[in-house]
Amino acid sequence: MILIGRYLSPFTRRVAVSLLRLDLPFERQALTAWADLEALRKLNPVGRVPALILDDGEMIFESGAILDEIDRMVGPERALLPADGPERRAALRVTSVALGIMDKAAAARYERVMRPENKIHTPWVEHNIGQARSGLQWLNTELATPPKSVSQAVISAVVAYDFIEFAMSDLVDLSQFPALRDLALRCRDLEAFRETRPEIDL
Ligand SMILES: N[C@@H](CCC(=O)N[C@@H](CS)C(=O)NCC(=O)O)C(=O)O
Repeated sequence: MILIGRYLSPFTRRVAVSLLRLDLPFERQALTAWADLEALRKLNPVGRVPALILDDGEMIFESGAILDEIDRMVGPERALLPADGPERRAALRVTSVALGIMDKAAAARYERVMRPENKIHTPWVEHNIGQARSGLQWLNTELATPPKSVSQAVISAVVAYDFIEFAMSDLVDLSQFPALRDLALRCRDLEAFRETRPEIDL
């Protein structure tokens, strides 16, 4: 399989961490919508990452759809999201908040890096960061009891936290989320997280 995207993209990174945790081999092409839009549009009509090319050449895009497919590849015993019941709903809640944080942090980042400096609308950056902060607060409470396994909920929460730390720690005081920070620090020692640290190039 070939995973398309840079690890700076938290959506790509949560897929990469999941593939590594599940021992599913893959290669990677670090395309971006900025440098490689035409090539990316051939893989995903919207021209966004991540996309996954399966061994037979079939394409899947959107991180949620990719993760759903790779959980099916390994079967319910090894799947990173519980199959049903309250455990699945709880995991989906955590994963959805983590995705919301990624969306909001990405919106704030685009406002800062895509616009000429005199056109950056600071209240819009603050609005998005405020929503990301409130998601982090919720995750910090929800994950206060250290989870027993590295499920999709943990992967997505830690990847969301790491993205904020890597790309906008000047805007968010991460010491306000100690349980989440401890979880992220513990995960940092695991190979799947270590091998997918975001590329330095911001
Ligand atoms: N909901 C999508 C979000 C994907 C996304 O926003 N990817 C960003 C990178 S972090 C992207 O490709 N942005 C380029 C663009 O929107 O032009 C998913 O979960 O895969």
